[in-house]
Amino acid sequence: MTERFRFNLLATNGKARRGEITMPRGTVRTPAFMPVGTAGTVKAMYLDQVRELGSDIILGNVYHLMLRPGAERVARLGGLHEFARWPYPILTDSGGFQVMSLADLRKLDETGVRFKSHIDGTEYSLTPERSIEIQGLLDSDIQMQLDECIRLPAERSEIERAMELSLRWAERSAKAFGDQPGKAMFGIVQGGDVPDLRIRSAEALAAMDLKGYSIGGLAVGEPQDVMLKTLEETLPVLPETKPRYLMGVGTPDDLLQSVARGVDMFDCVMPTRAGRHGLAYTRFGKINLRNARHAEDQRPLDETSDCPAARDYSRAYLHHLVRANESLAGMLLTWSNLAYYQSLMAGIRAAIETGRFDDFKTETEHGWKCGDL
Ligand code: PRF
Repeated sequence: MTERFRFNLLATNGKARRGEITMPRGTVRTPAFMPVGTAGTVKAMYLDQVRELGSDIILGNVYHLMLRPGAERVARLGGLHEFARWPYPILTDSGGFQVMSLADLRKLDETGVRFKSHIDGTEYSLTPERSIEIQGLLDSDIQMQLDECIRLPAERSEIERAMELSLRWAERSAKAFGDQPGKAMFGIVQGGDVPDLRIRSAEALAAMDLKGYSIGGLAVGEPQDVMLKTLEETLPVLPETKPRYLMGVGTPDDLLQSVARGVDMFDCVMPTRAGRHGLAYTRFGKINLRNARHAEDQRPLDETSDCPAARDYSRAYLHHLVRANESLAGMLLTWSNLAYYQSLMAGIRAAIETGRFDDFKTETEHGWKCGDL
């Protein structure tokens, strides 16, 4: 392996950044949206389609894959890229966040977290070292430290305890990861909505000279303006030369607002999950296809889209599929939603390159507000 993990800043426009992450399995154009492939599948999509929409990287989850089919089994089967037939970069989340939201009977202490599987009740333990080991068995290209994410609102003392624990876990994770030139381990900034705790977390992680930085602990119950203010306080503390990844965010508006503040990478279940629930994200805003007003609407979601799901099927047909609980409803709407998200990111990247990000932002927001619904 000759190629190293590298981040190049290609252009900036205000605080918005256009960059490129190169690694042996491919190049990620930033700002990037990473579709969520929790269990080795982007739900309701063929990975060929995911790629064709312009996805340079997808996300996988330690939590789900360690429970089923098991990290050692994936390794015996050639790693996650081979198993799922996605030869391009994969980023994995470390498991802590999913344990806290999905597992039963969680017990967290300095060593790590013990929990029972939400699938069959089997007991597991996850330490910073074991999470990195699992991410290695999956052969993940961009790995996350184990962290503890606190839901908001929360007491300062609780936010501080979890942030300090996450910093100690960052040290242990970095040590377990060691020196792997073609791969990266990102540290995760925590600290809730408390400015001095965010700054302490970001400074301590920056001093560890990691290959990238994630912003965790946001979009966990706080209003959007609190999230954006926290980004404004946190991002200037992080090195400009490293990629910044806002975890689990968000709506198209969250992406636009966060890019404007200097975020480079995103992941979110929103386009895929919403698609399976009958919701379409378009340049005209969000459309609920379950609504009776679409029953005889012969217009497609967006006649100008390159995506067949958005361009070639009537809203009436999509409404029918949603109401009839047909699996094609989830397939078409997921396809259309991911197409919209990736076209938004492509538009953002082009606008930063040409120095017209502000205009692009205004025009895009105008479309959501005043679009033809
Ligand atoms: N930590 C980790 N994964 C995450 C989060 C976090 O704080 C979030 C919060 N939005 C989403 N996914 N490890």
